[in-house]
Amino acid sequence: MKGWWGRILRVNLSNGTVKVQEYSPEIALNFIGGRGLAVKILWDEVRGVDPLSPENKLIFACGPFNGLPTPSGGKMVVASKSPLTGGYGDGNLGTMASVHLRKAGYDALVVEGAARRPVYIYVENDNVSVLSAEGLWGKTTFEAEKALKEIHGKDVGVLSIGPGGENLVRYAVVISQEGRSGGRPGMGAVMGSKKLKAVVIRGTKEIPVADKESLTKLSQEAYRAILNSPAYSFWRRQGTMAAVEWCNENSALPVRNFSDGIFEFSRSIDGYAMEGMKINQRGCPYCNMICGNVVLDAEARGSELDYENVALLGSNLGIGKLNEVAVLNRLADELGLDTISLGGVIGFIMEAKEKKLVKDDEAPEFGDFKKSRELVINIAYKKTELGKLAAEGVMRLSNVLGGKEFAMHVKGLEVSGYNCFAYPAMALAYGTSSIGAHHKEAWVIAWEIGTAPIEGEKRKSVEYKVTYGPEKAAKVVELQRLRGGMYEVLTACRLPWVEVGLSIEYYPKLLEAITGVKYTWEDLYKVADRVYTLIRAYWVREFNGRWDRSMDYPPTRWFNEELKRGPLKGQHLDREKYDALLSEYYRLRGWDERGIPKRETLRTLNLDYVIPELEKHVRLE
Ligand code: PTT
Ligand code: SF4
Repeated sequence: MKGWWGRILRVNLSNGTVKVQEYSPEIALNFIGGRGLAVKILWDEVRGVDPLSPENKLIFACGPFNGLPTPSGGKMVVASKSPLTGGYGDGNLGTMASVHLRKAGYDALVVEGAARRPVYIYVENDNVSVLSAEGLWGKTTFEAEKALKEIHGKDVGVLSIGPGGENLVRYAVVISQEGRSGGRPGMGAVMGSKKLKAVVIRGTKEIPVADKESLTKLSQEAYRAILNSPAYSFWRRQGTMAAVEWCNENSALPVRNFSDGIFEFSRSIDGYAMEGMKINQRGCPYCNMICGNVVLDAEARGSELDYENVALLGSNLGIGKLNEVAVLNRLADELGLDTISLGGVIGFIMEAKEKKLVKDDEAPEFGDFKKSRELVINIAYKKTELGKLAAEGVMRLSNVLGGKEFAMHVKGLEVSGYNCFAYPAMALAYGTSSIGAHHKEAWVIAWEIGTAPIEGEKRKSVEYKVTYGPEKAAKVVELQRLRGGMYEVLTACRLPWVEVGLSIEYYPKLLEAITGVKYTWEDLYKVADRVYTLIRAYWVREFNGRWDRSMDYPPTRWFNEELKRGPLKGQHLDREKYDALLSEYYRLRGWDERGIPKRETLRTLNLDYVIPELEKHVRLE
C-alpha cells in the first residue's frame, strides 16, 4: 500500500508490551484513517467498559494526508470511549506529533491498559519506550512539554495532559504546543486514568507516496489558491474570532448560560478587540493560513484565542473584558481542560446561583472574573466540593443540583458556541453530532443564516426567516459527510475550504496522488456514511440498547424559552417541527424512528458484522 503504512503501534501500559499490528488494506480502503480507524478499533475492541478503567483504549489516529506537505494536513484524531458521555468521543488537534507519528512509520498509536505509576511514551521510529513521568506529574501542559523538549530535543512532537487530566476531570483534553487542544469529551481524563502524562514522538522515515510529482504539483497549487483567496487577509487578521461579531449580529452568541443571543459588551471581546491586543500568531504544521491568535492576558501571559473559547468563557459568563477571558482560556490550556465545557459548566453554576440552587460562597455570579478564575483551579485540582461536582460536567451537575431546564448539553457534551433559539438546522446539527453538542460536523448555521463571519467588513445583510423545510436535514447530512466524514478521516483541517474557499475538489485528487486509489465523491460519501453509522451503532451498543430519539434532541431551553431582545426577539424552537426535521434526517441516514441504523443500511455500508452484535442489545428494523 502507498500512502498508508498499514501499521498500528500498540503500547500496553499494564504490562509494558509494545506491538506493531499490521492491518488489512480492506480496513484502509473502507475507513481511510483518523476517525474512521478510531471507531473501527473501538467497535472491535472496546465494549461495555468503564471509560476510566484500564480496559478503555486511547487512540491517536492519523490519515493519509498527515506527515506530508498537504494544505493544513498537520492534524490528528484523538479518540476513546468518553467518560463524559459514555459514548464515542473524539477530537482533532493540529500538532507536530501527527507529523512525527506518520514519519515514525505508523498510522495510529493505541494505548491500552494502565500504568501503576506516572509514565510517558517515547517513540523514535522503531524504538518505543515507556519512561517514568514521576517528575512531570502535577506539572501544567506547558511545563511538561518544555521539560520533555529539554530531554528529547526541540524537534519532537509532544502531546500531554495537565492536572485536569491527571485528576480525571470528565472534560479534560490533550494539549500540544501551548494552544492546540483536542478531545473535548474527556480524552485527557482517559489519558490520566492510564497514568500517561505524555507521548513524545520523533519520526524520520519517508512516507511512501504513489505519485510524488502530482502530490507536489497539487499541493503547491492549493497553497497558492489559499494565499490568493479574497478572504485570506481578513482571515489572517481575525481567524475564528471574527465569529464573535457575526454571532452577536445574528442573536446566536451564547450569553449568560445561553439565556440570550446578544451581549451588550460584545464589542470589547470581538475580533477587532483581539486585533488590538495581538502579540503573536501561530498554528498547525503544514498550514499557510495560520489562525492561532495570541494576546497578552490580564496576568501578562500569552493566551491563544479562538471564537469558541471567547464565546464560552466570555459572553456565556457575562465577562466583557477580553484580557480576563484570555486568563481563563490560558489556564484551561495549562491545566488541560476543554474551554467549551468549562464555560458551559461555570455558566450553569452562575445561573444555579442566581436561582439559589447552589449556595456555596465559592460559586461565581455572572460577570465575576475573580471567582471564575478560582473555580477553574478548584475544578482542575478537585480542591473543593463544588470543584469536584463541576469536574463532572453539566449533565451530572444538573442531576445533583437540579436545573435540567437550563442544562446546556446534548448526550452529556456541553454545547459549543452557537445559540440556537432561532436556528433549527444548527440545533439538528447539535442533536445529531456524533460526539454530543459540537459544531465540528455540521456548522450549518452560516448556510442557514446566509452569511459567514469571515466576509467581515464586506458582510452582506440578509433578512433571516426561521424555517423548518426538509432541505435543512439534507444540508446537515451533506455537511456531516464532508466535515465529520472526509476531513476527519484524511485527517486534514477543514478551514481552508470553510473559511477561504479552497476548492473541495483538491481533496480526492490529493488522496489519489498519495495513495494511488481513486475515490469518487460517491466513494467518499460512502466512507463517511459508514463511519457515521458505525459511530451511531457504537453509542447504541454502549448504551445497551437504551436508545430513542430523545437522545438526538437539543437542550430544552431552546424550546421552552425565547430570545429576549434584538431583531429575533421572541424566537424559540418548535418541538413538533424539530421532530419532523429529525425524522427526515433519520430517513436520509437510513436509520429508524428511534435513530438506530436499519439492517439494510448496515448491509449497504458493508457493516454486516455489526448486525448480530447490535441485535444482542436492541431489535433492528
Ligand atoms: C475543538 C474545540 C474548539 S473548535 C475550540 S476553538 W474552534 C476549543 N479550543 C480549545 C482550546 O484552544 N484550548 C482548550 N483548552 N480547549 C479548547 N476546546 C475547544 O475545542 C483548532 C481549530 C479550530 S478552533 C477549529 S473550530 C477547527 N476544528 C477542526 C476539527 O474539528 N476537525 C478538522 N479536521 N479540522 C479542524 N480545524 C480547526 O481547528 P476538539 P486545534 Mg481542536 C486553545 O479539539 O476536541 O476537536 O474540539 O484542534 O489544533 O486546537 O485547532 O473555533
Ligand atoms: Fe491549524 Fe488554523 Fe491552519 Fe487549521 S487554519 S491548520 S486550525 S492554524
